[in-house]
Amino acid sequence: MTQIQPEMKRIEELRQLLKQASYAYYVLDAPTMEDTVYDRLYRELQELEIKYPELVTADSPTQRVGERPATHFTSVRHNIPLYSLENAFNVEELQNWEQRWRRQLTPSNPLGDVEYVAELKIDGAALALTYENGVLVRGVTRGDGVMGEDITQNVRTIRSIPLSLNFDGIEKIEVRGETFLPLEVFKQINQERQKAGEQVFANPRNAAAGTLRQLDPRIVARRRLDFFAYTLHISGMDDAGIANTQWEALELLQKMGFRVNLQHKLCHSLAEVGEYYQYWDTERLNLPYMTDGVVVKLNSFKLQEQLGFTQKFPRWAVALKYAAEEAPTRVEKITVNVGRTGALTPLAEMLPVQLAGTTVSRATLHNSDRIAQLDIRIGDTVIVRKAGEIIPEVVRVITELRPSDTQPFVMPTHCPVCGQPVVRESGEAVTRCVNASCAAILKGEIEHWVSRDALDIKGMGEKLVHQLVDKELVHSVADLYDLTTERLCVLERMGQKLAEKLVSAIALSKNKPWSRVLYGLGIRHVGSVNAQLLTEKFTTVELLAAAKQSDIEGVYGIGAEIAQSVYDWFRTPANQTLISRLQVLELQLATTEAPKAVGVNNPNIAGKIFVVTGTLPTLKRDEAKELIQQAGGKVTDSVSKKTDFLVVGADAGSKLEKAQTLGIAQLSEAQLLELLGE
Ligand code: 0OW
Repeated sequence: MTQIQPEMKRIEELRQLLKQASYAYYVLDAPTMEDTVYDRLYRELQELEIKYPELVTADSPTQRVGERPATHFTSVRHNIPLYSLENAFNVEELQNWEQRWRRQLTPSNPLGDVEYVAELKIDGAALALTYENGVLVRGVTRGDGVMGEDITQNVRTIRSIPLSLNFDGIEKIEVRGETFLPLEVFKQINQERQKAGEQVFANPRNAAAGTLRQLDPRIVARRRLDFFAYTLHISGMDDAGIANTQWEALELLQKMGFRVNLQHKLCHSLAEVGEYYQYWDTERLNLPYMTDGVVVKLNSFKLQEQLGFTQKFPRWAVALKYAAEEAPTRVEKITVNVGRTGALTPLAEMLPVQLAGTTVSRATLHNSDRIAQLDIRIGDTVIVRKAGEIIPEVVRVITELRPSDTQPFVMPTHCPVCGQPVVRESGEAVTRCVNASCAAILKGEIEHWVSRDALDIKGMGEKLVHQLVDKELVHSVADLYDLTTERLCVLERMGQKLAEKLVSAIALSKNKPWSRVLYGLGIRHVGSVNAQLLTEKFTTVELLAAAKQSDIEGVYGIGAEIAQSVYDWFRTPANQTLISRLQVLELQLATTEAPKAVGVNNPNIAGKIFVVTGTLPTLKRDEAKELIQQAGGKVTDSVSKKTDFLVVGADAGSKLEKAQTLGIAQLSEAQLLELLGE
């Protein structure tokens, strides 16, 4: 009996507890453990593994997020090609598909009824996972279907992918499925990228594929990818008995601990498949993730084997697509926007067209590379596509309809706002205005500074900011703090009372914490999350300004690109001047308050999930959110089974109905304050 037997037992116990809790939360979407309890057990396991490193195992919950960014990905050959799917665009084409495989299968004695499995076609990125003796050993992208990239350390960060299987006796198994980004996460990522002046992802599929190919697993971990398994290949044992149909395979995958999309349906005829297809044509818009059709498979593996594959597709499966939300329209103008970071973004101004239930008249053209790729010109007729609530994108130009006198569009050489020359760094797709006093950049900087997640200066809308800059009342964010009511009153629609309100709102913002000030500075790649991470380590602006790039990069979750951007920003004279002025103005440039007691002493709130809906009698929604978060609670935007309380104000809408349906406890503002012990 070794002397560390008790610790080994405790480590094993913790791993099981954490694995079960993680499975319930991420795979079953039905949490069984409070976050605060999970965090405490996780920390206990981490401490034990630090004490006994020889006891660390690859499938320990602490081994999900690697610290070392990869330098590249190695190419790997799929032992079974990762086929794509033949498309059918309506039920008639689906019937043709059925005729083809029936003819091929038994020309002589026609086959009777067969079973199909209908599955939602998840719009993400396909992945192949290999488990040896039940432990995850490799994760590979689809690539071209034959060769993929080994992205194992990124795959390990996807919480709904088990690091080991709840299943013994299988020497080697390959599980395939779709990695995807839930729509909510996709929107958040794009908001953060937009605020950080980075290119936004055009759709969740690109976002998922792009995230999987991030070199730094810590960035992947923060993007909260999800995964649905849909097929398995067992080798190293005779798998005849274990799963004979697609339906059994999906059930087995669930038993093994994988997340399987629960909307799949066993159909006994194509007519039933057709009903499923019709149902999801509208219902899919309510799903929290993007789909692009339905996958129809013959259920029997025996039949699948008899039919086999063409060069590209399985003969026994087909992707039944919905009419894409695409339409032709004409490009009337191509305008160029200058964003907060100076990035020039070309926009196609088009004849308005109805798409996915909305009127579309503009679509971003991203950058000059994209314009060249499309060869889009003023006067062109283009196909615009809008899937779900994703931003519209120009798919292609219908060159046959091109008028004779068009010219290729060329990005301007000078900023359309300030007239200064623009630059395009080699290797970068983005063209940028670099004139720090460009009105467009200044407007963007001030709008960012006053925004809700930064200094949160109420009443400072876009129009007012544009007036302040156009009338030259403000040349930097610091000038906001020198504004007086008299000077504000020269602005349109600005009365004495409103001016006074604004001046006090600006003054009040001096109490916002250092992390918000850092975020408000608008340093490229420093969103609100990174600002929080940086100010937890560099508790004063002096420490951050003096930090070496490697120190900044040493902060958990901060990669080389972000560190470079921060390091360079503090070495730009204009920024150093700004910091000095903010110090004189007594903005919070250091972490003053002691770390908030995160409400661990408030059992009513700690670890609970709240949603606030409607108008509360005295509290603003953000104030209620702040109070709940300070007491250790979490606030989310949408009601789900995980919600513990719904705080209900006047004119509460669909969230109240959903909470009533799910039987979620409701609180008035008074009851919330009572719970908070206010
Ligand atoms: N995206 C999906 C999905 C699915 C495979 C099996 C053999 C050929 C297709 O939801 N539910 N089922 C399959 O079955 N494939 C899917 O996606 C494919 C994989 C490769 C390209 C598509 O993403």
